[in-house]
Amino acid sequence: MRFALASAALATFVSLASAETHNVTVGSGGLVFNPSSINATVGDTVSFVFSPKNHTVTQSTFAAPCKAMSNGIDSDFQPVSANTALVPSYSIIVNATTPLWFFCRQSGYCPFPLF
Ligand SMILES: [Cu+2]
Repeated sequence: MRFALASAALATFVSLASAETHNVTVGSGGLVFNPSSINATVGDTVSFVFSPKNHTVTQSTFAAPCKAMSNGIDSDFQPVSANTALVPSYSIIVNATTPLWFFCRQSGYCPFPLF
């Protein structure tokens, strides 16, 4: 399961735009991020909400989408039991205009698992 985040710099003439929060579910209804990609603006928050089982949000690269990027963002594993009302989330604030790539480290999810 993979996720891509593209962001754009604020247009200089848009001075009153407020930061937005984008919710992304992790592992809900399958081994997927939903949505699987978003467009965000610098200053926006992306909140990853973990569904039951045991997923991660781990930054990778376009070149190696299923391999953790060194010094990249990593939520670590978020175990969630099936019937819980306690749903963990992991948020990042967009601070760059370059695309960011994420995957889940649970083995078998990426087409080419790398360890
Ligand atoms: Cu996962």
